[in-house]
Amino acid sequence: MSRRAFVAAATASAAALAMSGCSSNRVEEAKGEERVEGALADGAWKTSACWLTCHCGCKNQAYVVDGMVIRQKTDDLHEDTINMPQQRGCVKGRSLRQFVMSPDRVKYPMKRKHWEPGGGDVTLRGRDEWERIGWDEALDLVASEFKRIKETYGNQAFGNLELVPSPLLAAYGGYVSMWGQQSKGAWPLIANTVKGSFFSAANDRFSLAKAQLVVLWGLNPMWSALGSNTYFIQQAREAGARVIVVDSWFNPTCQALGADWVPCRPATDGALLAAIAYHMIENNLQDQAFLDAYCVGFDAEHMPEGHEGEENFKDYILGAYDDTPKTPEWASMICGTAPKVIRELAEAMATTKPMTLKGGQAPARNGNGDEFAHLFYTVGWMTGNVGKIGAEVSCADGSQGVQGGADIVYEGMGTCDLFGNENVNCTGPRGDYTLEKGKYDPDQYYGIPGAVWWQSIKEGQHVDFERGTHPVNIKCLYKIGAGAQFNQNPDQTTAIEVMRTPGLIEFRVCSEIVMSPDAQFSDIVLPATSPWEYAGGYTRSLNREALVFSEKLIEPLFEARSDWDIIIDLANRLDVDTSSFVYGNPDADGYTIMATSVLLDPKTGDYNPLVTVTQQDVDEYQLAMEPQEGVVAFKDVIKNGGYQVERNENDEFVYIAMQDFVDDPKTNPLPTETGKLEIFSSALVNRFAVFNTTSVNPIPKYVPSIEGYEQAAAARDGGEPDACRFQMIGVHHARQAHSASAEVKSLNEIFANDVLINDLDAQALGLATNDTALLTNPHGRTLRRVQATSRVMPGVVIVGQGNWTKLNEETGVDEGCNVNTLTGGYLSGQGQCQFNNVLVGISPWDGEALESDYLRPNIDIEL
Ligand SMILES: Nc1nc2c(c(=O)[nH]1)N[C@H]1C(S)=C(S)[C@@H](COP(=O)(O)OP(=O)(O)OC[C@H]3O[C@@H](n4cnc5c(=O)[nH]c(N)nc54)[C@H](O)[C@@H]3O)O[C@H]1N2
Ligand SMILES: Nc1nc2c(c(=O)[nH]1)N[C@H]1C(S)=C(S)[C@@H](COP(=O)(O)OP(=O)(O)OC[C@H]3O[C@@H](n4cnc5c(=O)[nH]c(N)nc54)[C@H](O)[C@@H]3O)O[C@H]1N2
Ligand code: SF4
Ligand SMILES: [Mo]
Repeated sequence: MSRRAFVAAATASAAALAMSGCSSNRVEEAKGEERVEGALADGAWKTSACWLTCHCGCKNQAYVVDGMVIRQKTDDLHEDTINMPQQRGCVKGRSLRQFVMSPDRVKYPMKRKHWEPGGGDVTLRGRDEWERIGWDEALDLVASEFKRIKETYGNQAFGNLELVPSPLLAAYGGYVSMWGQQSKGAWPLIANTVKGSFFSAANDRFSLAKAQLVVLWGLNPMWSALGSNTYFIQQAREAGARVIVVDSWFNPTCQALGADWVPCRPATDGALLAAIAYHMIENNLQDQAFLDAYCVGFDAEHMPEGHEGEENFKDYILGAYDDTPKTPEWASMICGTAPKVIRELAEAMATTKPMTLKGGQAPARNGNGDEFAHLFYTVGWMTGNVGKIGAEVSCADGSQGVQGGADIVYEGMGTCDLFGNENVNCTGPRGDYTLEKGKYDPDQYYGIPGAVWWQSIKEGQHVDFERGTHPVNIKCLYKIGAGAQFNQNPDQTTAIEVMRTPGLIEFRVCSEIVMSPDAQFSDIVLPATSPWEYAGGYTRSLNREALVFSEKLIEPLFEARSDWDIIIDLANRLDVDTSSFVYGNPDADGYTIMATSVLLDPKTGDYNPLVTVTQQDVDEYQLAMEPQEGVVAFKDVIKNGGYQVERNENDEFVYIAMQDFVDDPKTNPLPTETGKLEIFSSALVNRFAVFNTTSVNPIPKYVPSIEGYEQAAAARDGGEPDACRFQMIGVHHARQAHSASAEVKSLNEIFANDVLINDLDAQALGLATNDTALLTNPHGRTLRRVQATSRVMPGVVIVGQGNWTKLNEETGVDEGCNVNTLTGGYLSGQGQCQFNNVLVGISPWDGEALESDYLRPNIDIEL
């Protein structure tokens, strides 16, 4: 299949919609309708990176006529070749026009009618009326509430609901932050400890193309990393590789690549992996030489010093410690994979060389995600596929999993003084930024894990591993910037309860582009500009080869202002010193960030200036820098919408993870406690002991997850028809980037985001496609339309995560089906959220049937 046909499968109909301009959008009606006629000639194509948080950073082009985007397309600025692929966007990126110009836009500052300093009637949050207010009044109210709260309760009363640190609250005296992995589950903690690093674990795409077998384990880039990633896997496929996908459903990547599907129930991957190990050991298929030379803990003969005689992996698999050999028959009863398929998978993984084994983040976002991640590495290492071309054992971090290696081009820091300023979230070289919340530094990150955030506020205390039990007294929730942590954190029911309980949250402020649930449940809502409304430098992406530059496309819509402006105005009202806010003004920094971007020298590993900047450029664009020599002219970067490195399969950027270590383990030991890959890891046990949330085994084992299959099976055997006997996965759905663009109606129409259920299960429940089902568990109740399909394993249901909560106040049911209405706030490992170990009961809904999402109205508050 050609690349064009391939991507077309996912984007065609949506692109048609995006192009046809069919939108009920009032912005266009008001401003654009009469000038579409004949106006095309006056417009210009401008580029902008897609800023949606799938992190592919694809190239968008927008046709701007008289300050309004009237058409969109993606990258066609150079020929599409494998060495220089166009940075093509998906249906979401191409529908950004519908998001930016959505009726859901927050149009002006608003105050909740029954809010007053101290909270007012908090029981009305999320259902109160709104009053339009002016910017000055809004900012005065926010500032005076901040002052009152600080004086009354101190800085620990401020809670930051953003994904990133808040420079304003930091400079105002500090705040309680949120920490704990959401994205990567248990991977970072396990990887950093047992193999010495989490980042740059994948090989370069040209290495991937040389694999003979590609195993994608709980990975679905066809939805979660569209860009070019599935296309890169397809290169291996076309060169003759076999592709296998291990997932609880026949996922879209499996479909697109014509891959073999190995079904496995959610959170039971550990059992499947253990059985693969069993088959390899039974048939002596493991790469014993690799295990002996590079790993510790595989067998009794290779235990780390000081731990001789303790449990080893081989004997665990053979059943020496628990009388349970981890046979395919044993595993099959847990993971649901047929024994024959397990043996065949083990055989293929052990004997096809080179193999690229990529683990998704999703299976590590489970209650037993830590044991899974460690088992995954162990079984991968048993095949010896490390440090060689085409060979890889990695956790695929979105697109990074397909494109490992250091960035060849990297965005500049603008005027950010990265190292001179401890208050600021100057995101440094890639790597730091995603770990911010996972890394716990008590000095910098005083906080509460997201998984127990709402529970802790409700209970007024939190058990912290450093300080033990300590009081929580958050009175003010803050979000002036991107993020939707109200909707996106586990335990939505408790979140709503907290917001509506008198005496808890007195004030909540939120800046937003759209009237998201975060905005709906706030007291003051401030309209924020979208990235189309300022010159945004580069959008940070996981693509090492290309930087896509974002021009300012349109003026701020309605009364929107940038978060930066809002924060500065608040700082002035609060007498806060803004000199620490060195990064963030998009209008001032956009061009400087672009002009200070850097290019990797593969010989030295140094980064050198990429862009040639003249004095004229400095003056014309008010760049905060001196003129410099680079390899591409400043104006050419604007003209080309960025800069892309032309690659080839023999170039010096081809990266193979852990090659140094494999070439010479003595000279280049890993930064682990033993210098080797740790199948037995006492460092891991100690690391968990520090966090003191849960414990872990030194060798990886299959451990049933809370809300896992075993509980589902017990519920099923109990015979109660609507017991919680279905395992639910919340996937990262093609139609939305979490909660962003979840309400874009054209996308809703193309991708229904129904609950996918096996057709035999549906039949037994009396449910058919398009019926409305009630999904319940002790955490909450939701409704969703049903799609019965044989693509999902029996006993499993799939729903796209990120839907907006739509609470029916009479029934108490979330009619939006936010998956987090059904997730529990469990604490584990280093505080990661558990999103895919969720048990639900399903039954036909006997109330009013739900309409398809695309037919349900937007919020559209006009005052
Ligand atoms: N059940 C379940 N929950 C999950 C997950 C899951 O798999 N299952 N996944 C988790 C993961 S991996 C992640 S990363 C998180 C994501 O959690 P978040 O990043 O908090 O969620 P988003 O929905 O992406 O939030 C983006 C919001 O910010 C707004 N926004 C975007 N840009 C700007 C801006 O410049 N200024 C302002 N003021 N607003 C802006 C958008 O309109 C949108 O409402 O969700 C997590 N939640
Ligand atoms: N379209 C879109 N793309 C996105 C995002 C988005 O919201 N929308 N979010 C971005 C972000 S921030 C992140 S962190 C990444 C997340 O990327 P991922 O974590 O890779 O995405 P998911 O869709 O959660 O899961 C991938 C696949 O794993 C399967 N899976 C889930 N649980 C299990 C399990 O226990 N075992 C097995 N074997 N398979 C399982 C799911 O069915 C799914 O098909 O995606 C990024 N890309
Ligand atoms: S793949 Fe991601 S970054 Fe690219 S256009 Fe789609 S949503 Fe945007
Ligand atoms: Mo994420």
